[in-house]
Amino acid sequence: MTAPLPIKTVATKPFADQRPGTSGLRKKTKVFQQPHYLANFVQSIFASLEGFEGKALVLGGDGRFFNREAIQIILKMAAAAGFGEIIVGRGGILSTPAASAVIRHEQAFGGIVLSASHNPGGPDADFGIKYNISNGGPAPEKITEAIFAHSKVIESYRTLEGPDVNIDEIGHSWLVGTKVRVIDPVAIYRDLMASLFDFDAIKKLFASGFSMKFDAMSAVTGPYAKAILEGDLGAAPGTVLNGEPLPDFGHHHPDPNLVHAKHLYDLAMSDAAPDMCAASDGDGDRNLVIGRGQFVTPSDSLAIIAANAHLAPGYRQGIAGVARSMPTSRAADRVAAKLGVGMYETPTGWKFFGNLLDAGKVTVCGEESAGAGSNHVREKDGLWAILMWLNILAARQQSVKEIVRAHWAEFGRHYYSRHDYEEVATEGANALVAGLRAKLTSLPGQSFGALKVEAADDFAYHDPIDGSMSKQQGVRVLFADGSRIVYRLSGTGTSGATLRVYIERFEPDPARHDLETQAALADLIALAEQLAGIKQHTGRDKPSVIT
Ligand code: VG1
Ligand code: CO
Repeated sequence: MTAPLPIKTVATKPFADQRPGTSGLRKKTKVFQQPHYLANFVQSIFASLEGFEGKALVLGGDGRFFNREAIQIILKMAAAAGFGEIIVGRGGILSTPAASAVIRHEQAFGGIVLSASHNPGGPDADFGIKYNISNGGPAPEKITEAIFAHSKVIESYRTLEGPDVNIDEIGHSWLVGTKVRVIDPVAIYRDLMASLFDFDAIKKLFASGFSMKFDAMSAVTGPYAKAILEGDLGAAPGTVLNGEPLPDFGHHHPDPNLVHAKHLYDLAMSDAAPDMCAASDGDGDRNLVIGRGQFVTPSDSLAIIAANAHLAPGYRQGIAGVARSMPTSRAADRVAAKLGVGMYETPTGWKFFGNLLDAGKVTVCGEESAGAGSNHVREKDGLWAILMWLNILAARQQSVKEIVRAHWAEFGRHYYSRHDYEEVATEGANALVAGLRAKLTSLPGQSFGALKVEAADDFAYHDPIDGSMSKQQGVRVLFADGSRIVYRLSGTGTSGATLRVYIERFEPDPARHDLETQAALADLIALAEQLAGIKQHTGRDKPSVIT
């Protein structure tokens, strides 16, 4: 008698909406819970890859609702597809930067990361999945488009019959011929951080009384932050707030911005302020840094990190170059120019940095959306940015405020803000962008008060490494005085459309570095409305989120 083959082929029908966005496929959790929905997408990933048989796949997520069920579905499908090994974070947990670190460390073929990042989690909230390639970074558009193409014609997928795999204990087991290895989700990442930063100097800083609050927002970074900050670096117990990952993030929105982490901002501005407040998002790739009495915009943070990275042991040789997403302020450009290193402007989304990092063109990268990172992994990395700040503070023996002020005095200040109009009607948002595109050729040369338009375009990126072209990445209106307004639609939302308006003005004069940001940008904010007709197209007379 022969044993029945445990691999089974399941007939399915395509779903029409599986095109990955800025960072993977994100939908309402209930959409992912539909029969076959996740499996179709996973099979479409495998169908877009070549040569993975016998190789390793890394698997983990941010622990949100449906994470564990999704891990079991993917384990069985990856075994049926013929991976040699699946490396899973214990409990199905891996922060996005840790997943990237594990893929690189283990020389895996790739990885699947389950997260909707800063979007809320729970049965009525959001879920997400993305594929990362062997460099540890998000799959480039060539692959995400192939996944989408396959998802539109899929007829069946392959999986295994059998009980669930125990993912809660470190060790290994077998799914037919595939080894399932459960690893500590923190260890590889923690060692990597210790190799980059001067842990002794940061330890001394904490020992000397430096105080910090890090809010893990009940999301994935809790275990990482506790191990590194309170464990390795000796920060006082209680430094890490909300350090237990919860499937619904305690009903909060795990987005470390001035709306959802306002309590941290208020603390940092109060008499009881610690020396530094920090936070990360759902999957651990974003960062928020606020000094006592000093908020640091993500764009400024990138510039300050670029200017000071050499103070950390992992970057002692200096940086090769800097990359930023197009809407990110140009503060980092001034640092790159002064250092005499390359500066690259890419579309929004970390996947565009991978080629530049792999080619050694850049060492640090960042986005205005609270993302910073370096060539140590191929994702943005929240704790990395926070450790970099701690290293800089320890080396310079100055406060966050002193460092930011000195930076502005040296390079000038880029007043910067992003206005988000969330969950507006898709038709209106598309009409707004179409209207702007129609104006692009007539805008240059026009003056609006003191603001003269120098150029206007729809940003297109020509990747200097692989030659690929990405068009329609955001409408830019550039003014003669160096100010900018940028408009684009979000690629991570799960209902309706989200319009993002990015506003920037450069101020060289240190006597004018103390203005309130919205006031400093008031004329540009008014013009952003006038040029785009935001109210007319979205029905909103003010943004839902200002960062
Ligand atoms: C947003 C940000 C973008 C970031 C992306 C993923 O995308 O603007 O800078 O890379 O989220 O971040 P969009 O298309 O909504 O503007 V995360 O922390 O969700 O992985
Ligand atoms: Co994130």
